[in-house]
Amino acid sequence: MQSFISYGIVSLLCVVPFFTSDTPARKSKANSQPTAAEAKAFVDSAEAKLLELWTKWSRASWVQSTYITDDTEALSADAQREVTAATVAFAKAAARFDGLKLPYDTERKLKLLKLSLSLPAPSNAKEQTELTQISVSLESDYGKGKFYPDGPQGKAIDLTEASRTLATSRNPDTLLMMWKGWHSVSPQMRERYTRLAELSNKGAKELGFPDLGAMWRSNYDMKPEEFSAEVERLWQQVKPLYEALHAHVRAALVKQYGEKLVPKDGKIPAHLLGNMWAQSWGNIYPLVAPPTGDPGYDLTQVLQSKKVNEIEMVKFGERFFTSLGFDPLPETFWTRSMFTKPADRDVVCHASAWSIDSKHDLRIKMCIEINDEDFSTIHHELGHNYYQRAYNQQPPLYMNSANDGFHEALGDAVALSVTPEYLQQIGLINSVPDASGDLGLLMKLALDKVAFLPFGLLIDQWRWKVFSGEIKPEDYNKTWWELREKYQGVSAPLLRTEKDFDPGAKYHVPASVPYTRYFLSTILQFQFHRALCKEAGVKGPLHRASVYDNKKAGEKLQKMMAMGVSRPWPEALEALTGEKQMDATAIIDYFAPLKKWLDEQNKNRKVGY
Ligand code: X8Z
Ligand code: ZN
Repeated sequence: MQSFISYGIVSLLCVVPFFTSDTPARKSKANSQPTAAEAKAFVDSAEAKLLELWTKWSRASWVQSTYITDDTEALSADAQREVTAATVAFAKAAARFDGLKLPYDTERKLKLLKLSLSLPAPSNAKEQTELTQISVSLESDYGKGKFYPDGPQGKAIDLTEASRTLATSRNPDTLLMMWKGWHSVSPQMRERYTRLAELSNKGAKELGFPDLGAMWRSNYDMKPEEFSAEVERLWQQVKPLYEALHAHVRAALVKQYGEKLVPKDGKIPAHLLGNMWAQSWGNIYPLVAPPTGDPGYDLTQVLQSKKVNEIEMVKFGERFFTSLGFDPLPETFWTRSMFTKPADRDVVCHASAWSIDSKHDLRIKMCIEINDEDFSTIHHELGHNYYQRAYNQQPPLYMNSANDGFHEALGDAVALSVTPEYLQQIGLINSVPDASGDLGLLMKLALDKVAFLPFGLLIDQWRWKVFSGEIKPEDYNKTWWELREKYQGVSAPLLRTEKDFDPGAKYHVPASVPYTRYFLSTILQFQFHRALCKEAGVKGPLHRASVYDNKKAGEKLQKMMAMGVSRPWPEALEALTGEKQMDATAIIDYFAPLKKWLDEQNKNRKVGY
């Protein structure tokens, strides 16, 4: 979550001074036609005030996420309530300007204002309080989540530890225990989630949207139904690549675990893929590595054997950005961020990047582990921070990325430049593997990026249907698994019932963070990388191309990021890539040599699930 860049707006109290102050609004008669000047004054005043409320909310939320107690939860819920109440009130007040011919910026900001909450509440104060309390309590419960495989007196296992085991163990019983344990944390969220869906849907309807899913889909400078079609178009483009990878991984897992556990032509049990949600599979690389094409190094081992610590991991990330010409992170970043999991209290470990005051107070919150996955995640988070800083000169309602996929893609696009050549340049590895190592490199990255695609898609396929009412609460878990089978081709490793609430075991569901952004990001980051390499004049295949130390690439990024959300996203995309459409050919071309190899491997295998 790139928190607090786009949410909230002035409190109700602040509305009053606006209408009573000496602004153009006051000068026009109460019942007369509103004017464009009045609309602009309304927006200006709202923006000034909302900045104040967002900051208050982000401070409260920071403390809640890094020190979960009943008190910090209550403070955070209250701050969220204030932002929500004010935003809803403002969005409704703005309806008086409907149909009026307005200057571009005023009109765009009014639209963004209306879309600025991911969790809108009804205008009823009691319901607002209820919704924000539920929302904060769900996120806290996720952060506090633990399970006790040896009974309540035994050792507690949290998500960090369970994930570590899922990444490294090859014992199916151990893997199953971790999977089952973590999924025992979420059933207690089910009832509150049902109510959250109900209340936020009601909020979305009051703002004029058919339901919350339609509201989320309206945030892409096109009609919501056009956006759904766009997502489907992109999925169809990448599906053959995913299916080829899936078939090969399935065959490798049959070899490892036997056909009794992994059906040769069917779905892969979700606990065997090295990740709690089977969303990225890089951790099982050794099981599926091509017999030829060894890249000759393992970044996790390199980092651990060199005894790189958490801060140094972040410094590597910062140095990449400064090499592109960006300023170093502010001193307060280093003193205020949370880099490691505190031993003495509960926190929300899920990584996030924050711009507390929408200016210079940038932070990340992570429970960093010394491995290749977190090395990438650090670049991901710093991408958010550098984006936030680049648009901090924009007016508050424009302080956001072109669309939410852009925010997610920025740091990942930079991390695509973490090539063997780069690692050698910064002294992490001694020699660069020759081209014969490429297949291994591509496989490792595909396990993270290509494997992620259907997961990136399906979470909101589920939520959109929950919000539209097509999925009823009594079918929450059943439909969740139908989608996981359909898109990912993975299956539940244990019998599931409607007592379970497996969507709640994934952070973004209890935290109400829209998820299609990550699907878009996976497409966009390869487009960004292709364009940056072109700008930098780097020759050779894109998986070997790094824009490290290239100021021209940095300038291009800065230009796009500084636009914030002031223009429709195709213009921002064009500024960086010269292209106006999201286009999966970049990721497809990148992995083309791997796809060719996979197709050969899969010749006598069933592809599909
Ligand atoms: O949530 C994140 C980031 C923070 S915005 C760590 N990601 C998604 C996830 O973990 O599920 C990055 C990749 C997908
Ligand atoms: Zn992110």
